[in-house]
Amino acid sequence: MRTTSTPTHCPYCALQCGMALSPLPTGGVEVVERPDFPVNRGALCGKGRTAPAVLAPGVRLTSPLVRSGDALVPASWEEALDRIARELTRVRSTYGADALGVFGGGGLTNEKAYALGKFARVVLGTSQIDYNGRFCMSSAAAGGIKAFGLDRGLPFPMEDIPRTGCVILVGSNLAETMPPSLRFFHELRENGGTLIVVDPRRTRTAEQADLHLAPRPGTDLALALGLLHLVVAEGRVDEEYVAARTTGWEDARAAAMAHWPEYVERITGVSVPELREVVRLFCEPENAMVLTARGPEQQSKGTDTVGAWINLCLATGRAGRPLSGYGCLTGQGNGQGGREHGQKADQLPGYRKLDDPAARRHVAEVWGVDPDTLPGPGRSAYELLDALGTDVKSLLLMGSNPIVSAPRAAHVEERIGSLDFLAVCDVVLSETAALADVVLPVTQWAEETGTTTSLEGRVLLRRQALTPPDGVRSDLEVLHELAARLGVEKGFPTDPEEVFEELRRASAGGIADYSGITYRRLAEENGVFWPCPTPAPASASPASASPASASPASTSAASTSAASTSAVHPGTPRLFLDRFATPDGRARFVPVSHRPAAEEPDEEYPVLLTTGRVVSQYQSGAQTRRVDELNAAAPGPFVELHPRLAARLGAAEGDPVAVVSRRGRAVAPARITTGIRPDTVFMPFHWPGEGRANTLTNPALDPTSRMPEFKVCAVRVEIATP
Ligand SMILES: Nc1nc2c(c(=O)[nH]1)N[C@H]1C(S)=C(S)[C@@H](COP(=O)(O)OP(=O)(O)OC[C@H]3O[C@@H](n4cnc5c(=O)[nH]c(N)nc54)[C@H](O)[C@@H]3O)O[C@H]1N2
Ligand SMILES: Nc1nc2c(c(=O)[nH]1)N[C@H]1C(S)=C(S)[C@@H](COP(=O)(O)OP(=O)(O)OC[C@H]3O[C@@H](n4cnc5c(=O)[nH]c(N)nc54)[C@H](O)[C@@H]3O)O[C@H]1N2
Ligand code: SF4
Ligand SMILES: [Mo]
Repeated sequence: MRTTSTPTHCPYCALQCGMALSPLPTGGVEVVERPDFPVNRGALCGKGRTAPAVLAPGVRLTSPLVRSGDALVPASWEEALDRIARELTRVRSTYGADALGVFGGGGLTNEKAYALGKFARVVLGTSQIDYNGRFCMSSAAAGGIKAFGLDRGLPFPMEDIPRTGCVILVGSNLAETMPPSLRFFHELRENGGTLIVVDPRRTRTAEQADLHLAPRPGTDLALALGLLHLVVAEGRVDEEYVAARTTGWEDARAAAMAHWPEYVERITGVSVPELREVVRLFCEPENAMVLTARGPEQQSKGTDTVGAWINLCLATGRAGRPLSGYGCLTGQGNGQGGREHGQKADQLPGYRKLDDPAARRHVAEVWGVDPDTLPGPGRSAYELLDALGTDVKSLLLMGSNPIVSAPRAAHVEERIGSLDFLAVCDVVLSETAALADVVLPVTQWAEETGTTTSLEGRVLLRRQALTPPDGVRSDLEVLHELAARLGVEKGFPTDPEEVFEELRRASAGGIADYSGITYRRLAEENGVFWPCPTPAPASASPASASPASASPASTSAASTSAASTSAVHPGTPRLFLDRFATPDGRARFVPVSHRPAAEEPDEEYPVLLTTGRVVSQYQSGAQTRRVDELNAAAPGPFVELHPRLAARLGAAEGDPVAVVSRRGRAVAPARITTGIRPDTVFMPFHWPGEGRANTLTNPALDPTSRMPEFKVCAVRVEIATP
């Protein structure tokens, strides 16, 4: 057993706080501060601090389970793996390869996400793979790619935030979702900068702001257009920048000019003087930033909404310049890397496109297969879940709990129930795992090594600090074993570094190029920002391998020719300073116009529901609902509503209220606060059962990103009668 502490990163959100794990005499580990990691400098939220609780036997799974009638019973690994291989083979031979579904997660390490995408395409031969990141950052990704030609959540490190002049934070409650990051915004204000928060609720984050705008949910697109209108009307366009660094301004300008401030006030509920004040605060300083999170993105127009905020940045010359820019606060632990290496329906590693012949050739060569055997793009996450039991007969699920987290969850639950076969790899018996035919218990963050890519685009090394308990295996071992049983003996190594070495080659030359990154560099440099290509090996030869080149353990040919110390690419903390990643190097304005939410209130459903998070629970709660301290802080669901709405219903604090949408009914205690708009109620989505917020949500999809509209639907609110 190790006696010294191991530096690593938190298993939860995309901030990927640095922490160290120190061995306990009892055999477990405790979290200790790790001040050397620059993002959190030792600070952690309660989730990170208590993460080792989920490592305990009794909390987590330690034996495979197989279904026997209504029950899941312990089984050997051989039996469980054989059963999965047998069922997948049967489904494939009966219905064809596209009847095999695969669903991944943005919490999986880069190595796992890469291996899962490869497994689907090479071993199963299915196009039907997607992942929960579709529910998370896909609109921001689509907006970023349209405008900049590249999607990396933040194009700059977080340390730039305190040095800009103004930040507009749109639909992010980072005081609860990334608490240690609040420091950057406090420093911004101490330095004289302004913080503007756009959120229908006066959140803990909004309370820190100089200005809080509380628009009606689902109207951020109109809001951004109104601001751009004023920028033009007040002569604040940076004409020189627009001419030198962008294309498409005239169309975007024309679209914005149709959005008069008074019209925008009517749509959003944000007054014209407030709009003018935002424009002043945003335009007066030399630099400014817009950061979006799930509020504006999880809408059926999320991509256009992100586009509108980017247009505002471009018109005012606030992108691709130091201390200025648009960024998205990515959410899951590997939300960034998880969207780059091929678990997405339309994607190959290195952020390559599955329908690009050159990309197929490159990756097929790395994989040692004929490019023509690679399937084409598949369905997006919700569409895949919706097709379960009809077109898609079996599902292999790794790293998500859709019974709680998918929109229109009762329907998704019914679809999952109609599958011929469900296999789930998880660390705990999640609500979805409980429905499986086979459950495989896998190792967790502290028990395995792997890389993640934080919201800054910084690739990080998580290190093994503990020996896993008997009975669990890693996700990589699972894929290796299943591949072998399905006739693919090679190409699925179980050593994460070996997988990473292959990922480097597969990503080389792609948008998210990791080829210049090695485990050794990650350990020495506290992370490396992509793109990090391998420099042309001018002075480097395989014989001159230096400490900065690939580790000796690596097996890949490309890695031995990796750069010598002198030729190492430093990584790219700041993007777009010289050019954007478009063919002509210019950013593209996208002309967008306001449109309503897919479901607007009416007589029958007169109130808006929006959903989100609380600080002490994580996502579907599969992990954090098993931690006593977190449950004590956030024991269950609630419905946040304004006193006026509560009075109309006759509801007092704590009374059970029913929220009813066209999809179903959820019941939870009332939490009455003046911090929410009277026309809106809010529910966190961390719980299953009666208070499940996703029973209500609308799966209307954004046409580009295929993101469901988690943040807006129409509901009726009533006193719950038993
Ligand atoms: N404690 C905790 N932290 C987490 C997570 C967690 O589950 N729990 N999950 C992680 C993940 S995966 C993610 S994606 C991030 C998410 O991080 P955030 O985006 O900060 O989280 P949310 O609570 O989903 O949404 C943010 C805010 O959007 C507001 N909002 C709702 N509707 C609208 C709207 O129409 N417009 C605007 N402008 N705002 C609106 C909500 O009131 C909410 O305060 O958090 C990460 N961190
Ligand atoms: N109403 C509403 N719904 C939402 C949202 C919202 O704002 N409102 N937000 C959406 C967003 S942004 C997201 S990201 C999704 C997230 O929702 P989910 O996709 O359900 O995410 P998690 O709850 O993190 O589920 C991860 C599962 O994988 C397991 N796990 C953790 N690590 C590993 C691992 O290394 N390997 C394997 N095999 N399993 C592992 C965990 O125990 C857990 O069961 O929810 C979405 N749903
Ligand atoms: S903010 Fe995110 S990364 Fe940091 S400790 Fe909390 S959950 Fe972990
Ligand atoms: Mo997310």
